[in-house]
Amino acid sequence: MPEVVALGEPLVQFNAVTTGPLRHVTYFEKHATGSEANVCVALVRLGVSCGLITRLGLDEFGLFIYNWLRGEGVDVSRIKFDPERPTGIYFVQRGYPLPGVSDVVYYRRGSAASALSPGDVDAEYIGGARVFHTSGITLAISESARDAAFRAMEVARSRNVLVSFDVNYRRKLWAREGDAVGVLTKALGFVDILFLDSDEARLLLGVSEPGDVFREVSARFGIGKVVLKLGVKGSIVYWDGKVARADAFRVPVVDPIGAGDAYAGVLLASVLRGLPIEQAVVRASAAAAMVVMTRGDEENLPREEDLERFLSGYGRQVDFR
Ligand code: KDG
Repeated sequence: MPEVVALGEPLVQFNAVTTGPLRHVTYFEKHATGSEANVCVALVRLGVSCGLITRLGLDEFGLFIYNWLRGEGVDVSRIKFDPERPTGIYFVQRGYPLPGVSDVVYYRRGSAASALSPGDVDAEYIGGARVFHTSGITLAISESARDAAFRAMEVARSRNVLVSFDVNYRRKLWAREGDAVGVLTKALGFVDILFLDSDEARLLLGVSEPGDVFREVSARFGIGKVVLKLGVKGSIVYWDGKVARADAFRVPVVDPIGAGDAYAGVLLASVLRGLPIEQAVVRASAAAAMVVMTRGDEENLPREEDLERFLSGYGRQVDFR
């Protein structure tokens, strides 16, 4: 049984090879992505086993993702193929109008993963893990996927499996902001380890200062492990009464998509391996920086030796600070 089980939609990403508006882009590069799949790959690259519960279309893109995840060592035994529905895809516009910032265009409505339902939630499988991970994206893609995510969180809680949740608010996936606030707030009631950024904190809690965010989530939802991502200002983590911070590593940004998943996956891998939280946040921050240096969300996810080389060599030959 894997140490971590995740639930969510993998997607094929078509990333613009050149920057600028998509209407002028001719070449796209194909990548296996999707938030929870990214977290799984981040974990297995650091030696922590992870299984993904999902559905893929029985099509070329579904096979591509399946083979990629299997090749990376993710447990694919709970992935189902749907011959009726397609695998979700999306396009990435890079560096326009803002340098270093990307935009996404989704083609995922009615995808195979949007048909995820509570029937896909294998309680024994989740019950055998140490951590269950999902995100606000899974809560947004369809009602049945949302039900599956809530069911999986309930199962995890009832079996003493820690629930890790990344708010991952994606405005384009919700009809109304108010719907998102209602559903995401309900989810916080199931969470043990919470990842969110300042905008998401403002949206869900009405506060964004680190001390206020921690106070709110701990008083209202009893969450004791909170990771607040502050973009270029780094991150601050409240972990069972301890506070740890990490600066953001300054690197040339090719595409920032996937940074949050790299952070979450590497932080989880590090704490599951028994590293102190102060070390885990620095490693997570380094992994996020590594991922934004290239197109695609998973290619630059570090193995242990890559992480060590980054941390020991950062700023020595080229100073981006
Ligand atoms: O976190 C990165 C993901 O956002 C990206 O791979 C696409 O999963 C995705 C989504 O739903 O936005």
